[in-house]
Amino acid sequence: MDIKKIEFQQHGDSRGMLVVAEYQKEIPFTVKRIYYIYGADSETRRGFHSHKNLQQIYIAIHGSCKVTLTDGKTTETVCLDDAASGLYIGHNVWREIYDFSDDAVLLVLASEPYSEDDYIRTYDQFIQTQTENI
Ligand code: T46
Repeated sequence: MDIKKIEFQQHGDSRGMLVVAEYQKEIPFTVKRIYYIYGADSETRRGFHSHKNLQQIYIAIHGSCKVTLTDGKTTETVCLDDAASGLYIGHNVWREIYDFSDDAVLLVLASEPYSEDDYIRTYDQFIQTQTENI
């Protein structure tokens, strides 16, 4: 499955922490869009889709949430709770995001502008597409 944890550069001193993610170092794509999610809680469930082409990096810059990911064969659950690391997610990965802490802020770096055409929003269609890709 095309996912990986990315550790960012950390520059901490007595003034606090400064975290850096740079193109071609920690970020493997040109960032064309950012967005963030906050105000979710432990009952909230988001995602439930895959992307045909989009690559993204999720960063819980405050609080925590969980992400369950599958390519139809392998399934993995990742807890995001560290502002100094991110989760890279390639295309063709189904994701469900849940268990947000009340203070969670999930920042997302995306490789493309928003396009609804890039989404597969039903699990059946996702599995069918994965089967066709084999
Ligand atoms: C993902 C997770 C983490 C836009 O108009 N532009 C945007 O860039 C985005 C991301 C969303 N929207 C609109 C589309 C919907 O009307 O905002 C609304 C909520 O989007 P969605 O239901 O897709 O939200 P999530 O949290 O289920 O998924 C989003 C991203 O779509 C997705 O790529 O990985 O956040």
